[in-house]
Amino acid sequence: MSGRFITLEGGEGVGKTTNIAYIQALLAEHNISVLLTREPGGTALAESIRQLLLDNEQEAIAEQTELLMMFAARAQHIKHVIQPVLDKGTWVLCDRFTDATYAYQGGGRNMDLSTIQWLENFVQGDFRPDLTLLLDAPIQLGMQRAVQRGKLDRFESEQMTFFEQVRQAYLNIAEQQPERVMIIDATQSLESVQKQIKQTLMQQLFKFEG
Ligand code: T5A
Repeated sequence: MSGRFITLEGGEGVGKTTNIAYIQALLAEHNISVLLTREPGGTALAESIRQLLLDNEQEAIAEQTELLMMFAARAQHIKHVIQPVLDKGTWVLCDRFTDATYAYQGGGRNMDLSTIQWLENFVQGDFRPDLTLLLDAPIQLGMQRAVQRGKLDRFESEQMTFFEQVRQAYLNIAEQQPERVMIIDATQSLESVQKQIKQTLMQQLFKFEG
């Protein structure tokens, strides 16, 4: 049986990276082995694209270039990592995926959603996550956490309105696809966030098992 594809989404500094290992450990308790990966990235070539995308000190990147680079990295990641791993029955847990493109390029940059949709279909066919955990927190809180962690990357250096649009776009996706996208309140303590994640995952596991 094919593995399940779970994605973690949310704005800057909401705790995706912090919680991914926790989710892996949780699934391991249920004898489910999971590959951890991230976007943009996940293969050598896609990680090189990531570096170019996050670098703050190069020539300005046109928004069309940015969008195409996200999907170029994603095509490589799906073909060489995600799909082969799922085919072997291992689950994949990915730090960001195509919802991030709808949120950042669609919401943040105001790019045409039908173009993103076209690229999504072109690159992914009908491949979509089985479950998405959306960690949601007010922009200021996530940015405070990101700033404490060190130097800001090219996306983190955007204006507040950009991040407000990103957050709203994520919430819109969750409203439109409530069966796939589960919102986690990321304003709480780490302990409380992990409690919510555990509850949500356990409910979903039952559904997966039918
Ligand atoms: N992007 C990506 C697009 O524009 N389009 C796309 O299609 C894709 C896939 C990638 C960038 O690329 C953009 C979006 C991004 O800007 P990234 O590094 O993957 O960059 O994403 P970031 O959001 O920048 O990752 P961060 O590491 O900043 O955020 P996380 O992973 O959500 O936050 P995390 O876990 O590192 O936590 C940040 C800090 O907060 C603390 C942690 O200890 C850490 O110090 N923390 C908490 N503190 C208190 N209470 C809690 N509950 C806490 N949770 C975490």
